[in-house]
This record gives sequence, C-alpha cells and structure tokens, in this order.
Amino acid sequence: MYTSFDDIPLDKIVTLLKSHKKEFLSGQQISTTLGLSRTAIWKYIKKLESLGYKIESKKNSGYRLVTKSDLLLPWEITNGLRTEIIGNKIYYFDTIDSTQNFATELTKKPHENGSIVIARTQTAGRGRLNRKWESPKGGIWLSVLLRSDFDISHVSLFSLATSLALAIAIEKKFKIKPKLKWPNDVTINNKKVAGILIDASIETNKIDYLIAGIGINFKIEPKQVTKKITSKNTARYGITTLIEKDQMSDPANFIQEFLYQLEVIHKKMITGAIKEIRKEWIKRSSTIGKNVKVITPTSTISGKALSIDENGSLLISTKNKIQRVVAGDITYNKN
Ligand code: BT5
Repeated sequence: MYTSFDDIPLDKIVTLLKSHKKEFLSGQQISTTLGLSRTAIWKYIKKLESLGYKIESKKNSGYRLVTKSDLLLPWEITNGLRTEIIGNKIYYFDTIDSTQNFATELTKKPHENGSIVIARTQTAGRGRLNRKWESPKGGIWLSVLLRSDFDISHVSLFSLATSLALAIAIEKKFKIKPKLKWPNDVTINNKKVAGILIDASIETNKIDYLIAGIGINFKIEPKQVTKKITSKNTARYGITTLIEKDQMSDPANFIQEFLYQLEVIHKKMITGAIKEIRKEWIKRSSTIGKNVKVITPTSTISGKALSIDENGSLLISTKNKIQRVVAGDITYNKN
C-alpha cells in the first residue's frame, strides 16, 4: 500500500525530478535538497522504477525522469488536485479485495472524511446487490468516503449525481459526450463504461457516512471482461473502454477532474441545489423518453420513462398510472 501521507520521500523525489526534466540531478544534489542519505535516494529511485517511472541514470551525472508512471499513485493525484476535502488522504493498493471494504474499515476512524481508496485490481469487486464487478488492470477502481449531511431521502440521488460528475469529467478531458442510463450507469455508444455503487450507513434518520464506489473501464479489453460475466440474470448490454490500448492518457489528470466535479456536486447536494443536479442528469440521460422495462427486486414494470424525481426515483408512465421506481435494472424497448 502507498499513501499520500506516509510516502513523502517518493513524492518529493518525483516532484524534484519532474521540475528538472531537461537535466540530470546528481544523487548528491537530491540528497542535499531532501536531507536524505544517498543510499536512501538510490533505493527510492529503484522503487520508483519498479512502479513504472522511467528514469535515466548516468554515471557521474545522476538521474533524469524520462516518463512518469501511469499508475494512480497517491502523489500523482494530490499534486495539482483542486479539491478541499475529497482526496485529502489517498490509499493506493496494487491488489485489494474491494476498495469499498477498505473504505468501510476507514470509517472506524472518525477524522477520515473525503479519503479515497484506489486499486489497480480488485479480487472481489462488488456491483449493486452484491453482484460481481470485474476489475482487471487498466481500470480505475475507486472508493470515496464522505460524511455527508444531506437529507437521507437524497441518498439514491447521490448515486445519480456521482455518475453525473463522472460524465462531466469525461466530457472535459476526453471531448466525448457520455450518456447516463438510470440508475447508475455511464455509457458510451450505449455500452457501459462505468458503474456507481453507494454504500450508506444511516443512523437515527441521519447519514453517518456514504462510500461512493466508482468503477471505470478506463483502458481495458472489453471482450475479456465480457467473457467473464457469466451470470444470466446480470447479462448486461455491452461493455466498453474509455480509451483504447494504444491511446496515450494521463489517468491522474482525469481523476483529479473527476474528484473536483464530485466535490462540486456533493456541495450542491448539501446546499440543496437538487433541481440543478436533476436538470443536468436529465440532459445527459439516455433513459428519459424511452419505452423501458424495469426489473425491480419485487416486480417488472414496463412503460415510458418520463423523468426522475427529487430523490432520483424513475417515473414511468404505465397503462393506467404513473409509477415511481426507486431501484432496479432497466432495458430499453423499441419506441
Ligand atoms: C455497478 O453495479 O455498476 C457498480 C459498480 C461499482 C464498482 C466499484 S469499483 C470500486 C468500488 N469497489 C467495489 O468493490 N465496487 C466499486 P451494477 O449496476 O449492479 O452492475 C454490475 C453488473 O455489471 C455485473 O453483474 C455484470 O453484469 C456487469 N459488470 C461486471 N463487471 C463489469 C465491468 N468491469 N464493466 C461493465 N460491466 C460490468
């Protein structure tokens, strides 16, 4: 595990090398600047190389950064992050069971708020209703712990709001316009590129904490993920990747944008700017106006999706009435 608060020397060496990309810095220079022994510097450089940084080292000249790692290491996210709370603490794992589980452990420490947990792969990634979430290398698997104080009736809306923040970040960084499929999917060309899961702890009608789990197929091989999804009742409608294998990318820069957008929307949730969230979600929705079939835990409802209400529930016009659906899985019928 690497964190934003324990691995300061790595952070400092990376920052120093980044600001001198055109020249070599000697071990002695780095050692004097950072007050670390030369042996320590050598060890940290080796560590950084093992984490994917390409560092040229020349006898008698020193070290020079050629390219940075594309892993979402804590210091890559914190440097340049524009948020106030989200991402104050970052925990990074190469492999973990589920980032949601680690974030749940963190809730035992009362001062943890806005902390994020990120993993390169998950062995037991979860979707809604305990479904399996495939989490290979190349994806972004992330949990955000928030001690929110908005009304509990808006918890489901927060799930939609999180997918909205992600869509906005994608629009800003990749010039693509993703769509939002009720309740929590982000899609590109009608295929799922990301899913959101909110674990909520509620005590005496008040939110104790929320853990937003965000799974983004950032740079994955969709066919390989599809192959692994076997369960019949969860056979979904297609999976896609945000960027292709050979495409250049800076995932840290993208995640910084997402965390910023999430904080903006989270503030709106707290101040009660629900109308705005609804409007922006509806604007990007592929669901509204479609003839849909929704499978809920207790029934199947078919009809035309009219809108979402203040709580994020879907309003469906069926033969004889308007029905409100709080949670479920949706398929689109031909209009
Ligand atoms: C979701 O559930 O879409 C929520 C996914 C949340 C995953 C994140 S990753 C970080 C954090 N840590 C976790 O352990 N979880 C969160 P749902 O709408 O129920 O969709 C789940 C269904 O999508 C599965 O049953 C599969 O059919 C399909 N699926 C599984 N892996 C997928 C993937 N990588 N991409 C697209 N679809 C997938």
